[in-house]
Amino acid sequence: MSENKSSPHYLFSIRMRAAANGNSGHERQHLSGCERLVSYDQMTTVVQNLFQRILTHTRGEADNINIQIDKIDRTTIRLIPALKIESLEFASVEQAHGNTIASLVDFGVSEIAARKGIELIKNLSISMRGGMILNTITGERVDSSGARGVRLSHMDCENESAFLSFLARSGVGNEKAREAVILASKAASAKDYMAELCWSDDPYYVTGYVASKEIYRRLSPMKLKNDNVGGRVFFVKPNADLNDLIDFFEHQPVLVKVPRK
Ligand code: WAQ
Ligand code: MG
Repeated sequence: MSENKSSPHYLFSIRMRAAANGNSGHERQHLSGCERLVSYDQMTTVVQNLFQRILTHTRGEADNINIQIDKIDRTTIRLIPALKIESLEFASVEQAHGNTIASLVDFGVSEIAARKGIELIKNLSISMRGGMILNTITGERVDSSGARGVRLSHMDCENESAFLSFLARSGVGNEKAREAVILASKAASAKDYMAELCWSDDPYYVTGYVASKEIYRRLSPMKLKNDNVGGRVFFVKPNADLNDLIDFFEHQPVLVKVPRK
């Protein structure tokens, strides 16, 4: 990373993850993580901010913090559009989950698979660090990442102030939504993707979302307060090329572009 550090030809992928040692001593529990893709000039500030956030997150004290930084050639970056944001409020988790199923069916997921997605997240005893990949018709889990899950990274917005004003225009203004819209937009740009389902593992954050190739639909509440289990499910076409998809999720650098006002 020494030569041409501030060259406009490169961005830097920053990944930070915190974990706690499990009770048994060997299984680490995921606490929180974040990923950014920024210029050399922004790197120091972003690393400091992420580090501060990871130290103060609400899921427990970290025993292990992992920071990885990789130099990324700009010519490999794909520019992708942001999903369109909608927000819905419900009187109960049951009602929100009912709408989640209807939305997923609208987005091309079978009702069986939609119900399976909700059950899989609800039945987790501890949160995974990544997401599960499900066949959009049968609801079968098709990835083999087990309790770790598949984690998207190498993503950010193309223009910070344009992105923040896009979020504000869409009625959202917090860091979680910022990250989730970027993640969901990246996932939605994958070839064999059909839809996504997510709610946070932060015990105080009960808003979740479903996403399609075009829409990021926020639903609240997707869980009860003080529940510190959340998760993500990606629904993919039955004939999906999984190696390709996972490689895209994990390694393809993307920047998310927002529509002009
Ligand atoms: N790639 C794949 N899965 C991930 C990633 C990632 N980079 N980061 C988190 N996950 C999975 C993992 O299983 C977590 O336990 C779960 O998602 C929840 O992660 O519009 O904050 O970071 O108001 O808690 C959604 C609503 C917030 C935002 C989601 O997720 C809004 C959120 P969290
Ligand atoms: Mg997160």
